[in-house]
Amino acid sequence: MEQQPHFLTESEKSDFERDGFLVLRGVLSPPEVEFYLGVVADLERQFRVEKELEPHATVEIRNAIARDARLLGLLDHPRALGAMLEILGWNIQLTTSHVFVRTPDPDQAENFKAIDWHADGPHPSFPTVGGVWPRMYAKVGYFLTDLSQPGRGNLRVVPGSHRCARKPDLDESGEPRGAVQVLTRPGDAVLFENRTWHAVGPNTAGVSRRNVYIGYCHRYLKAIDFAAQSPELLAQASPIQAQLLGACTDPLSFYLPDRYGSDVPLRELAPKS
Ligand SMILES: O=C(O)CCC(=O)C(=O)O
Repeated sequence: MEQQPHFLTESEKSDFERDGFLVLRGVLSPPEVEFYLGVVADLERQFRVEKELEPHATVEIRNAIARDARLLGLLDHPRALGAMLEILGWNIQLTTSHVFVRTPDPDQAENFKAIDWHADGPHPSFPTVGGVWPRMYAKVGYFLTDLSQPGRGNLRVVPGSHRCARKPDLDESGEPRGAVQVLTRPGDAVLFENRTWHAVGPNTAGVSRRNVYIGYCHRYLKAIDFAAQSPELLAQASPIQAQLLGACTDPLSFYLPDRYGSDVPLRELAPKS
């Protein structure tokens, strides 16, 4: 990844601050989309056998990177990781690598929710600070299939809901006011942070939704879906990927990273504001 002063424009940054999410178009090239669709297909096949899932059951694979090192390239994909540097800074690591295959179900009722409205975070939730929850982590959703129309199992979000530490107000239909379905094409990425209320809508289309979420948190927090990554995976990682996988030479480096420069190569890429 080349060093450059800023990865998000001022307008993208202010959109993210205002809405709690941001869509970045065309982050993955068409060959990259094909490549990661192949990885997801292999993971799905193995997982269905391992868990004895019905062919049409939704597949959710946590810590997917530990199952397939071909996902390493999504950890430090230049544009999305650059955006994370702007949002969370450079003292970050992976918190989750989460693969989803959301199969279609034409019979789903209009108000069906594959996942109901929630903000991410531990439950019980983080304590509020000054009336708001703190921003503790953020995710990049790499969307690999066509979600350019609603009703395909799209991510749904409530813009601005990260700025208030309570469930959003509901409208007459029982849905949060202002909720939107995020429309994406293969290769688009959606960034959103832990406080943003989100849900998943029905997939009444004829194709499965396939995507990978890569989540990042500050290095002094614990990851969601692993305690430590394997030496075998770390051996395949570049120095930046190793930082993101949680490698360290001294536990104090999580808290005082400036003293342990070799643990945090991402520091060199961070925008100088
Ligand atoms: O599938 C989605 O897009 C959202 C998943 C979700 O709600 C979550 O991972 O917290």
